[in-house]
Amino acid sequence: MADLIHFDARRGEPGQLVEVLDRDAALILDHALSGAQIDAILSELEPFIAGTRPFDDDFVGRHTTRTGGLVARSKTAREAVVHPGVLAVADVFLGRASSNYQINLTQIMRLLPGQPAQALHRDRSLWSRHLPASVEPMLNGMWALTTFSDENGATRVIPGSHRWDWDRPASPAETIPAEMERGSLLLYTGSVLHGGGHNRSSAPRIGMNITYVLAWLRQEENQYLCCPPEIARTLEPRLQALLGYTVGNGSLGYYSPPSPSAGAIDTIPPEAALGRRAEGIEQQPF
Ligand SMILES: O=C(O)CCC(=O)C(=O)O
Repeated sequence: MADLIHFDARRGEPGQLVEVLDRDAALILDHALSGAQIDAILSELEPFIAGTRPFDDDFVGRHTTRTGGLVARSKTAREAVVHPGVLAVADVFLGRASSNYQINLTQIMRLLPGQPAQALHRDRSLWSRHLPASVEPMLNGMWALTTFSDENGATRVIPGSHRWDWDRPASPAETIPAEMERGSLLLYTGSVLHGGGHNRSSAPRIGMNITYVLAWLRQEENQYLCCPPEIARTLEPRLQALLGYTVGNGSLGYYSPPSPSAGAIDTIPPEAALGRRAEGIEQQPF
C-alpha cells in the first residue's frame, strides 16, 4: 500500500497540496510546529488535560482522554489554528464550496497505553449522509505533539477511500499508520476513512486535532461557548473569524444586539459583539 506523501510545512505549495488531498485525501506536513511551541502548548494545557477523565464509550475509547476549548485555553495552540501553510491549503480546498470556513473542533486526543484501535469512520458523518458526495465539508489536522508511530497508535487512514462508495466495507488491513515526527501534522479530509490506532507502547500518544468546516455547516464544538466574546475580543481578527465571529455566505451568523437602540437596523455582523467593525462587510453603526 502506498505511503502518505510528506511535504515540508515551511515550503508546501497550496495548489500542489490540494492536488494530493484530492487524490489521496491525506498527507503529512513536517516541521509544522517547533519543539518550543509543543512544550508551551502542553504546559498551558496541562491542568486541563490532567483534569480530563477517559471516555466511557468504545468509539472514542475507554483509554482515551479528549480535552477541548483549545483557543481559549492555550495561547500557543492558537498559532497552530492560524498556521499560514494550513490556512493557505484550507482557503483553496474549502473555498470551492463556501465563501469562508470556520473552526469545527479543537481537541487534544490522548491515547493512553492499551487503547485499542478505533472503528474506521468518516468525520463527515457528523452531518449524516445529507451532504452530496461532491461537497467536501472538512479539512482536518492532527498535530503530532508526541511522535506518531505504528506502535503508539498513530492515526490510521485508507488513502483514496474518500472516493469509495459509502457502504463499501473497510478492513484494518487496508489502513496505513500516519507515522510522523513530533511537530508534524497529518492533514486529511472529512471523507477519508480513518481511525485512531492501537497504542501498544507504554506512553501516551498525544495528538491535537484542529478541524475546519464550511461556514454554512454547524460546528461540532460550540466555539461561542468555548471561546465566548470576553475572550474572543482579545484575539486577532483572523482567529475571531475562524471561531465564527463573522458572517458566512452572505448573512449566515448575523447578530442582533441584546439592547436595541431605537431605529437601528437589527441585523449586524457578529464582530459588533466583540466591539469592532467587520472588515469588508457593510454594516450599520451599532
Ligand atoms: O485519535 C486519532 O488518531 C483519531 C481520532 C478520530 O479520528 C476521531 O475520533 O474522529
